[in-house]
Amino acid sequence: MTKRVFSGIQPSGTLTIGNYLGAMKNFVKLQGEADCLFCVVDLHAITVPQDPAALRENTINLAALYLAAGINPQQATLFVQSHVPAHAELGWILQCVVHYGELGRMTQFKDKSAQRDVVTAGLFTYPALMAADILLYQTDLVPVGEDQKQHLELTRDLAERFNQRYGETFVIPDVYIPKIGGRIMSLEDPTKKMSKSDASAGAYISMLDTPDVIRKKISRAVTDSGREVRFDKENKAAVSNLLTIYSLCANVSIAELEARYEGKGYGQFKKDLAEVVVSELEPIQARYRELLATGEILDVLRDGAERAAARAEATLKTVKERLGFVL
Ligand code: ATP
Ligand code: LTN
Repeated sequence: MTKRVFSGIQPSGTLTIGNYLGAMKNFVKLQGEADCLFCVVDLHAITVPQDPAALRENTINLAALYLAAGINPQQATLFVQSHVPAHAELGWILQCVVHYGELGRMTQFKDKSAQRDVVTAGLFTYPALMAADILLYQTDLVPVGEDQKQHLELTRDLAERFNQRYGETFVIPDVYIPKIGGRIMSLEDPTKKMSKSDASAGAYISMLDTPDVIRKKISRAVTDSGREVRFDKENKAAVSNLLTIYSLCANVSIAELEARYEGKGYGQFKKDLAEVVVSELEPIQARYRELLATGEILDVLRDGAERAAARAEATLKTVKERLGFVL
């Protein structure tokens, strides 16, 4: 049977190649072999303050980036989370299933709440909404980066708890984390994940960075002591990260790259890496600009929301019946 795939990305800024290599690039691969739904999760984005004009723009831009990266709206369903009210409804219901203690153990919450003075209740209950996104579509497989593994485990626990308490309702989803690329690291500090919300722009490559900016950021990226281009996450974290990026963008194995750069040092390696990243991103950027100019994105999103809503409503109705709501 065709597997069902769901994933979401927050419209909270321009995606980095971490988001692309860890998540979006795999979405494109999966759409040919599975029944896929991809979402712009704006309800999740507002768990931290967002400027309304920026949120509106980021939502459209992220949808354009999905399409530019190769998501085909005839094949996959692409939509905005807030266009399908069932997400918020099931999100509330799952807030009444998840335990306070479980939410408090989430490392993403601990990290994000430590960085701010004011922490909303939504940032705390965020994983219940994410579980709703996934469970509404009876999802089999959720492609995400490594940082989302804990949220996926919680999603499975909530689905099992609900099924046990109220009868079989939800499919238990599996997480899909790529073997390489699941955690792309910062170019300035290879112990930190590359993040689009990093205060320093040199830490990440944005999917919309110009070729010159990409070259500059890669030439300035930290490397390790020594001069060997070798994959060794423990002792050569920075170079291993650059090798991972190279391998995924050029579609060449890490072993082959190690052989190619034997005795060549970091200089040539970084120069070539920059060109490989530029060639990967340039066609996406060109399509992105074209898509934004045509203004067809809103139509795609409206159609996607209609298709998603029909499926989400069916699950939500069963959930309400099981809970004892009068329908
Ligand atoms: P932020 O970095 O601003 O906190 P985020 O990038 O983690 O946000 P999303 O935009 O929702 O949050 O992430 C989209 C997808 O990209 C998720 O599947 C996430 O796991 C993945 N992802 C994020 N950062 C990386 C990374 N450095 N390496 C690989 N995958 C990543
Ligand atoms: N929590 C994720 C974004 C996200 C998601 C989802 C991913 C929200 N809902 C459903 C997969 C499936 C993040 O912060 N990267």
